[in-house]
Amino acid sequence: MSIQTIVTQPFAGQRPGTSGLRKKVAEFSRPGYIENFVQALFDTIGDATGQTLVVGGDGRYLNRHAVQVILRMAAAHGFARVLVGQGGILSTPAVSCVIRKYGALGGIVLSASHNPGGPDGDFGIKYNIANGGPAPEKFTEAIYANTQAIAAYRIADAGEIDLDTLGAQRIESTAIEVIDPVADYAELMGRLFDFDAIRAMFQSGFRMRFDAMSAVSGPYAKAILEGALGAPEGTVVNAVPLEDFGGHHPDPNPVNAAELITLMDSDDAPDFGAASDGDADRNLIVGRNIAVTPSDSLAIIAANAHLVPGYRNGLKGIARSMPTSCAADRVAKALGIPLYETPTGWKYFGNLLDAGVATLCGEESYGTGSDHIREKDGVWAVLFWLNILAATGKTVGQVVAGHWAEYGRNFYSRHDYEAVDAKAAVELMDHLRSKLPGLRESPVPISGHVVELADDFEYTDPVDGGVSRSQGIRIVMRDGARIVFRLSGTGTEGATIRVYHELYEPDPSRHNQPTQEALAGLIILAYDLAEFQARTGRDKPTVIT
Ligand code: VG1
Ligand code: CO
Repeated sequence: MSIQTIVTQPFAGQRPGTSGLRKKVAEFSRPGYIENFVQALFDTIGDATGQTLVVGGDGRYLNRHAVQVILRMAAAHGFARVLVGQGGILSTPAVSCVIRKYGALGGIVLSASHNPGGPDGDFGIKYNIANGGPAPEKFTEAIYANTQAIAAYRIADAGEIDLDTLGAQRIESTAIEVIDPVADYAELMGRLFDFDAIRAMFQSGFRMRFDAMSAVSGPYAKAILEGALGAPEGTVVNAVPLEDFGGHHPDPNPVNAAELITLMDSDDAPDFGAASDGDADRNLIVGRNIAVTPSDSLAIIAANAHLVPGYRNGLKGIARSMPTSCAADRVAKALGIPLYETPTGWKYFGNLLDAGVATLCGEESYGTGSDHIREKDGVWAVLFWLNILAATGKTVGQVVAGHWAEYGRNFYSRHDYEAVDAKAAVELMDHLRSKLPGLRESPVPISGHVVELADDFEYTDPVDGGVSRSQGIRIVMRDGARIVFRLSGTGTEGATIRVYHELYEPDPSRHNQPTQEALAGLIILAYDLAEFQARTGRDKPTVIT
């Protein structure tokens, strides 16, 4: 065996977005495409002598192939040890957990997360650093710069590693250890939550359905819910990760998880429903006749954290992405702890968690997590809710209604315009930007609201002072209503424009209005302000969550 140096040429566009590099499988299949990106990543990491790397993915099409390539390249780069999930499988939160537990230098996650998979779908590569969290922007920009200057990559001339048998193998002088993808993660969950109370709840007849959407949360949910917690077999459905997710779109919102929503609205609904995405870092929480908005879920988790063993000593702070609703802000205020508002993407939470100033983090896009790892965590969020239900004896509906009664309700909805012409999308954002000064200076109420703030969100990291500009256009009203516009950084087709609407309603007698109805005025206002019809030819969003 030997290490080979293969001459290559840069590919355009290998720039990581909100969460890693995401492209169509066809693009990733071009000869040298994966190799170039991985070499650029290893060049950014630098010396790997004596270091450990973690590798695994969500099982989608190309997962196994990419793992084999990365193992041979990691050996060529001189890693002492690589921990790889059995079958090439590791969820994003499990990678984060394993990196931290074994003191690895970092980990590579093979996933395009909530994007569809299969030969015609998307693939992705993300890198997480030694704290277990997504590489920060400075790091991913350095990878990108390397991809544009690359001339060769290095790879061991070795055969395939057996990914299905647990234990140690070797490429050159690098130890390749195939590990159980679930064990370390499950052990961590057992330390955070009151498993006895949740087990007792299942024993007394509590019923739930967890829809793994044929993605990677399946093995984790099965081992923890049906295994450790004794939920009846069949509680977890679509539990086997498939290369094309069985045609499911593993983005756990009420639109894609329609089957789960229908069940939860039916006469035979179980007590609790949940779903997770491709790489198991997102969560959808559903009760009988109610899907919990992710922004509300963050607030409710924060307000009830004292009921959960791992959080009994209190929260240091809460962080949420800017477009996420301000429901958690009210809880932070009541608890007397700080609230941090960051740009979209989990990488911005890492510094706050490392510095010990925030304990819980959340995004409106079905992502919730804490300082137990450095990623959002789907199964963790589901266990948190189970723990709350077990500790209070309440239903999901009662927990949510009680929360609104105490704090008021932040009506919230996101409208996505997918696969819009890229140029038109940029122009739409420029147009909005040009309107900001006028909006700021206008004392006249628009649609019944008076503008308090209109800007292009800029974030200064309180820990390292790094500045991130142009993170979303926001229009904040004096009464707490908000409209936010931003372009997606994870899409792979044209541009996706996201519009986020929020309205605060303190009056409990109005808490049961349908969301789209409550937000109707703001929705029309946002649509008109952005000139959607004229600029994109769209008269309605493609997805409403
Ligand atoms: C989206 C979400 C963002 C999330 C990101 C990655 O990004 O809005 O909140 O962190 O996906 O999630 P964007 O740039 O498309 O809006 V995942 O589970 O796909 O890694
Ligand atoms: Co994900």
